[in-house]
Amino acid sequence: MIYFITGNRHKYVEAKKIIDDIEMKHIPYPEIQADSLEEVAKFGIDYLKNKIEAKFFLEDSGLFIDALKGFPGVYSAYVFKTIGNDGILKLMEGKKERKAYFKAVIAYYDGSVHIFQGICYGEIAMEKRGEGFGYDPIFVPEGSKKTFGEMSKEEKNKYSHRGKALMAFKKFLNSQ
Ligand code: ITT
Repeated sequence: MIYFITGNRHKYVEAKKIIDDIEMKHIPYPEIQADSLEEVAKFGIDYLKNKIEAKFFLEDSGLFIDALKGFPGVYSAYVFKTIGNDGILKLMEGKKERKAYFKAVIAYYDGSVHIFQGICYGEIAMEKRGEGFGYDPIFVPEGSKKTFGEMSKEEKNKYSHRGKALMAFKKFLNSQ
């Protein structure tokens, strides 16, 4: 059994579909202001490693929009809470260049730290479509016409940053 330390149930439900032997645990940890998701994730591990007996992992993710020079990036959670999808669509108004990517960094601690990452390229839709969480309704992955919000969790996992990072993590666990 491995703990997934997160306060975001959607992330957990997606992860559980790929790695069954996990359990969600919400222990808040500081998400430092840093330039990269890797730094944020590693700081989280350092903060938590003496507080949790079992093996655990956490995941830091973000949406990076080319036309906005990588914004919201490491600030994705805060930006979603403040301006949300409507705010992002407003910033993108009139922009033809709509390329963006999602990135997920998983940091796993089993006595030492292991990092796994996944990237999903795509673009920002012209309007919100579907449900999901966070930026799901406005992100269309490459190779699909649907937004993440219009996909089932299984279909999203096939394309998504999180799905890819989780598959790399699963491969590592299976090789142990
Ligand atoms: P934790 O407790 O795991 O930190 P969180 O939601 O705060 O949960 P992050 O700090 O990694 O997660 O913030 C990333 C934000 O980026 C998240 O809140 C969403 O708004 C957005 N995001 C990340 N992955 C996403 C996905 O697959 N679909 C839609 N939005 C996503």
